[in-house]
Amino acid sequence: MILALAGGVGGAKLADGLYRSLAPDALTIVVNTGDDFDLYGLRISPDADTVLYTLAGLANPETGWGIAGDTFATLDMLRRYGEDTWFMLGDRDFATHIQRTRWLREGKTPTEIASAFATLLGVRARLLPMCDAAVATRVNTPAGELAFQDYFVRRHHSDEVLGVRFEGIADAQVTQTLRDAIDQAETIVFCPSNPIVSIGPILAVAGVRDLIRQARAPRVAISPIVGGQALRGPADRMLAGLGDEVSAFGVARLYADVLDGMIIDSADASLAGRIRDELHLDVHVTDTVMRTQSDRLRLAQEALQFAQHRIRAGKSL
Ligand code: FO1
Repeated sequence: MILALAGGVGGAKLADGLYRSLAPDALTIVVNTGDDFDLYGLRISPDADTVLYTLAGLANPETGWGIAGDTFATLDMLRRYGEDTWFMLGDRDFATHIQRTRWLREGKTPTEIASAFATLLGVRARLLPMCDAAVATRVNTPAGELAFQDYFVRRHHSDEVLGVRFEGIADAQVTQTLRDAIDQAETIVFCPSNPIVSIGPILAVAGVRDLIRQARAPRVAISPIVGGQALRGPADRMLAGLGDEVSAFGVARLYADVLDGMIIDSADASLAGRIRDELHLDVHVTDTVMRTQSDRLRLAQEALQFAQHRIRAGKSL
């Protein structure tokens, strides 16, 4: 079984490439839930839904999030009721949030709910939220501490980032399902997601970082920073704000204790030597920008081959 860690649109794209490269039930994806929040009385889980919709073939190809061809009549009506409608929830997307909220009220766990959604939408990969506790990413900015979606969507991630914390993380424990998935993984892939607010919360759940550090499986990551810039979103400015190097090297350093190999873009080939020498990681240099479906497939296959190479090079399962 291949285990992928993902959050955001870049993460979902690589997860999709892995899903289409493997037997359908050979993939487990651990998703960040630090972006989750409540809106209009409903529980929204953007990263889980982005992966779910992408693998189900439902995702909006222009945005990467939301559902293709969705309409916004519900949001229009909420606006007439005087609600602030800064978060673009489509009508069909609303159904997911209504169903999730109802299931949570009935006592289902986020792990059970993710599994139910996957089954109902015909997704045969296993989707696992990073934990069952509610964790909320908070971003410290010169304007004060902001809830994640306030920072990201409402304020267009334009504030300088002074710090990030994961509210509720102290009560979050690795689930038995995730523990087993890490234990049984043949390969662990860190998708090209934001290392601070997408992969960071997953690794911050008590137990997860240690389990991955001790995993027998080869572990590889793909840098979301190319040529010193994030392909999308604020990862570059976040790294800078937190004092990390804004480069594939900076990302590799954040993961160095839980990784065997790093995949970096051809534009960053000059960083390979430093990653090998200073962080003692294997490096694979390739084109990492996923514009098309075939880019996703090729990058996913290269990531798997790179990890296999680790096994042949001595890290045995
Ligand atoms: N991102 C935006 O930039 N603007 C939106 O209005 C927006 C709505 C939205 C609705 C449902 C959903 O599942 C995701 C949505 N996203 C939106 C994306 C999402 O909030 C962020 O990309 C992630 O949280 C960061 O990984």
